[in-house]
Amino acid sequence: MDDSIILHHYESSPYAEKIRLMFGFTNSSWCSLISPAWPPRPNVDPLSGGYRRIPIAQLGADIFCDSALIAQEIATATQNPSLDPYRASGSSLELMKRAEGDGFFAAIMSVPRLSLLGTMLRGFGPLGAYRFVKDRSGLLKGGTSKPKAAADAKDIMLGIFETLEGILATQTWIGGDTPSVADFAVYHPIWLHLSCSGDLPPSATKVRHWYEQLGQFGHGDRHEITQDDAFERAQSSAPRPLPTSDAIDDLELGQFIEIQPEDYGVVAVSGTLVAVTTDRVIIARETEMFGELHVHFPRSGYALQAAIKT
Ligand SMILES: N[C@@H](CCC(=O)N[C@@H](CS)C(=O)NCC(=O)O)C(=O)O
Repeated sequence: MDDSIILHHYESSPYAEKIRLMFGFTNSSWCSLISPAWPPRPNVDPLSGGYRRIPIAQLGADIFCDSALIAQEIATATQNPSLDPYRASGSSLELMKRAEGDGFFAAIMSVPRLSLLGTMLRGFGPLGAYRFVKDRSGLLKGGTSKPKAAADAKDIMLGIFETLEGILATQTWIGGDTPSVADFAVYHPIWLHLSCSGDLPPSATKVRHWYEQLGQFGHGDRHEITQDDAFERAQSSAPRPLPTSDAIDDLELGQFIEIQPEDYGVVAVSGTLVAVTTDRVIIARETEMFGELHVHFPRSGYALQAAIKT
């Protein structure tokens, strides 16, 4: 059986594009399972326990939520430490945070409303566009993310383009001579902006060149699989061995907990806390369909609390 990593994603997802390009850069072979662009997602909800964002990756009975952890998995599997977001530092880390924080929403908010509507109608059709807008209007509920108004969003995008143009004046990639996770993390909000009919400032010539170079990495060796294939792999595998855990305030290993993103898409997943490291939290979920699954979340940006098993 093919045991390469499975990416649960949809084509127009920018965070998924970040991961697909990393597969291209590392010449990786991977399995693609297309999810609906909004929940419910029958191909992956039973595996993740309801984590509502995309992408999600799967290796047998291990499920990885959030592109930061997926990037770390790719960095380890391909021995490319520069793709590990938890090793990024200095100005690379700062720009990456700006792009994936304010930049992600600004990429959309800075595009004129009519152009956005046209993009959605072309992508999803009239009913799909209606469903998409309805779904996304609740995405920020209960979270800390507060998107900016259109005028501020334009300034945020211009600021990112300006900083990037400045960096690329003296080096080929954001971190220096070779691509790193920062390039892929800054690329995808720009990809989103351009996919929604936004544009690059004419003066951003180095940004344009850098953007084209990154796009040329492509998506690697992609194989489409079915939901049954993904489920069969979860059923026939045991979770991989756990890492050594750190101590964690107020919670103990073996305790039943809930974990949810803090910024947006605030939907809790519950399970037994089985490992906590500097970068990740792993919970075990006992399921009838697959047996035991381990679901991995980033430690940073996610809130944990004790829960009652029902
Ligand atoms: N921090 C998350 C953010 C992921 C994210 O925002 N994904 C978008 C799609 S690109 C999403 O899930 N939107 C809502 C949805 O698809 O349900 C990550 O790095 O994976």
